[in-house]
Amino acid sequence: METTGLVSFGRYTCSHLYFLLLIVLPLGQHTVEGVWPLPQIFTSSIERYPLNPQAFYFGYGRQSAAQFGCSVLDAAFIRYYSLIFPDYTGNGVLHNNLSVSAGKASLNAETVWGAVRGLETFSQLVYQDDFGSYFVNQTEIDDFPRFPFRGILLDTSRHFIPVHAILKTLDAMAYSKFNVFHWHIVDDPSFPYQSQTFPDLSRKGAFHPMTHIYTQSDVRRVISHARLRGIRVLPEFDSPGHTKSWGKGQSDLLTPCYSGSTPSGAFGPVNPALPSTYQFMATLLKEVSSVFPDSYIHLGGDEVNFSCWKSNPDVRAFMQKMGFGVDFTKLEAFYMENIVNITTFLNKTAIVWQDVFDYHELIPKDTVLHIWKGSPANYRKELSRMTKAGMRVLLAAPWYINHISYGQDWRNYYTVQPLNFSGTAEQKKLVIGGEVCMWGEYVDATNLTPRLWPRASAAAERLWSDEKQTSSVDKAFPRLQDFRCKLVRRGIRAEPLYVGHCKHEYQ
Ligand code: CP6
Repeated sequence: METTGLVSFGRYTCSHLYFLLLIVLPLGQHTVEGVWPLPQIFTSSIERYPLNPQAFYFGYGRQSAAQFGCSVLDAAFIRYYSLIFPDYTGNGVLHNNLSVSAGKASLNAETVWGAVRGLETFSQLVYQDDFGSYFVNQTEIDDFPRFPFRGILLDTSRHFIPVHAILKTLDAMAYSKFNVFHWHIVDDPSFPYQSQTFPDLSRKGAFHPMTHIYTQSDVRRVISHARLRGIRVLPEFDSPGHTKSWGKGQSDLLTPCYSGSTPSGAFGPVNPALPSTYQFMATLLKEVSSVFPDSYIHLGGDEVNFSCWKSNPDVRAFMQKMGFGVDFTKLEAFYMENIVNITTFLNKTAIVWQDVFDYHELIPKDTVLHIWKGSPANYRKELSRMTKAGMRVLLAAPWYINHISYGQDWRNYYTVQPLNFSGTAEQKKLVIGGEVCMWGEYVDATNLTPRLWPRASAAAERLWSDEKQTSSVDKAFPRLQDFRCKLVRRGIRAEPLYVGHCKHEYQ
């Protein structure tokens, strides 16, 4: 008995994301437990069905709103054919002859993005026996994510991460159903983003003006690669702190620090006292908002050191004029409010680090607050406080994946309970998701992949799956080991969790 895949669609909308995967096919021991992150609703049996790579194809259902020519799915069919049949060297997906006694798998999704997730699930259900034949067990899945925002932050300022490594990370993100790439593209050490309007920023602020930059075409490649995998690209231009590299290519942007009555030669955060600062930021953010199509822009706003502002007589005079007295948090608030208003004007929604909430009553209600600080007790308090104020929040604090330690630290990422804070049901709905952060001080393309995977996948399951069904970290362990072997089989250098082996070791 041969088996073909048929993908059909009901309505095709872009409002939300879920899929139904029905595999009514005839075949072992490989079930839904082998899918990571665990689907929400499923039944599977030990009955297995063989898949013949030469006869297998993906097609659009008759009733489907999406048809051949849908760029996202046409490309996904080709990728997933190769992922499902890793040993097969022909191009079966292109030869479209109907097999005689074909079985069918069907996948229904409300959006193309849901269909992409469903294809990922299907690909993880297919396995090979000891002779290399492909099988899938009879399975029925109804799936949707627990949280709509499942992100990974990459810091490309502390070290330059070449485009090929970013693309590979996007591939691996799709395997764990992450859907947001938070690109912390610039920071103190370097400014690798090649701006159209301010080319000096990368010419003078990147580690190298030609080799260590992201050109406009690099950025387009990243966005397009991400889009085809159902991943949004969220750019972060963090200010007024974390901007040392910006000062090299843009004079008068940063605050000159003083020692006594003379400038010390050092520079501090962006200078909030000059009108030219806001003109510059408006122009830069206008460019950013057209280069990055996502409706969100991350504006940073974290860790602003006041000592340089305090030392500068012009800043102090501005404080007096504005009636801020000596309260520098008011100055920071003034700056962030202006920057957030710029993004509102550009029709974008702002995301800011949690620091901004502490002092800013006047930021728009649709701004998303990004919690990065503190112990569980601490971030739970913040979750309560911020959602009580009606703000949407995003949780990163428990998932600082750049921190490493001996042993199975993925268990800590797995056992996070994002909604375990005191608050009403309404408040809990304001938690839009979470983010794994890979800060770049000790990370470049040599060690990025094994540091991220499969540890980030632990957070991925927390953000996708039902909490009750995934409450046992010990039950997750063999599943995550199995998933890690799947990543290795797909060419991702994911590190081992513990003693053991994969059927197909890294080549
Ligand atoms: N860079 C930027 C960082 C951090 C932040 N912002 C950071 C600070 C402390 C820790 C981890 C990361 N490296 N721009 C804070 C959001 Cl522990």
